[in-house]
Amino acid sequence: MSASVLVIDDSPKVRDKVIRTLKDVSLFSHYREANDGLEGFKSLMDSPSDLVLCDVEMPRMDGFRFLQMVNSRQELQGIPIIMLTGILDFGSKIKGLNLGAIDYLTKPFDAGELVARVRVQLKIKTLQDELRRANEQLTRLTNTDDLTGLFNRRYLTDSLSNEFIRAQRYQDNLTLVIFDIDHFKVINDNYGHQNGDHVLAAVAAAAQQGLRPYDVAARYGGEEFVMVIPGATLAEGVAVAERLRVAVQNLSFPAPMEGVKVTISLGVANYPAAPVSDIASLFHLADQALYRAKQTGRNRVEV
Ligand code: GH3
Ligand code: MG
Ligand code: MG
Ligand code: MG
Ligand code: MG
Repeated sequence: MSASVLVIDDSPKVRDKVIRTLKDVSLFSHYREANDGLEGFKSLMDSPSDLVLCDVEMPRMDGFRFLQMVNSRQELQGIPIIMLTGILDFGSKIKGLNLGAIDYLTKPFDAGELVARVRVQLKIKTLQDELRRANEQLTRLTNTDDLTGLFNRRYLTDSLSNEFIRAQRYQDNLTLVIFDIDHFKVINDNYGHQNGDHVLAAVAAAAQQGLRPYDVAARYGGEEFVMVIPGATLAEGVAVAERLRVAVQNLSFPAPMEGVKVTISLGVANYPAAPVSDIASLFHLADQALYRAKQTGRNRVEV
């Protein structure tokens, strides 16, 4: 098992016995020791463990205070903590459980019981970690466009309404750029759908290139994309759009598309330059600007 275990107890003898017992049955691959709650907390903040065994009575910081400290840190949630309590200390057991300990062991503990309880908690921890990873992956898949790796329309819709509410509340700028590949049908017709897909991916990568962490680039439809740029003025949004226009025009492609020039047309709209009251209206303005860019010759930015 590749688990890491943290043992917190002011008695080196107890720590030693815990570690030796668990080592005998290979229940962990790494272990750390701490002499009191504070040392244990710092150790956990340094790098998380898969399981903590923690004494109650310790100098400087006791086990209860340690549990409270762990509770206050979001990043430490989900680490199982087993308390080590004295034999007649029912009050401590209940208090520890109420403060978030997952289980307790009575000292002097039985080696078999220690192993059994640790094994159960590590098993649960492993399953929970797998579940969390699967959930994160599902969220990523749900929000991502397969072909380009950009956000998809579903994610865009959610983030746009949130960004618009935020811009309204804080009197902040919000700029939308909608763009569409010029004569994309011709690319498909001449070079095939698969090469068309490569063009889509290359254009998407160019759009992603120039963005900051809070900006969103999404594939809105077939060959139509949207960039959401929070905090950008209209002029700044136009500059982003213009840079992207040039970047796409300068893309080069492998055979059989060597020498082929791909261009895009872009429409930009900004709040509050356009004093709209909902995101649909801002979107409509950007779309109209895109339409004008198409009408007036393509490979252009319009506002
Ligand atoms: P315009 O300059 O007016 O935008 O012309 P256009 O040819 O780009 O526009 P039109 O709407 O006529 O054609 C868009 C084409 O995009 C048609 C459609 O088959 C193609 N397309 C949509 N989604 C995909 C895709 O995922 N992959 C590929 N290869 N082509 C796609
Ligand atoms: Mg103690
Ligand atoms: Mg079209
Ligand atoms: Mg097009
Ligand atoms: Mg289109």
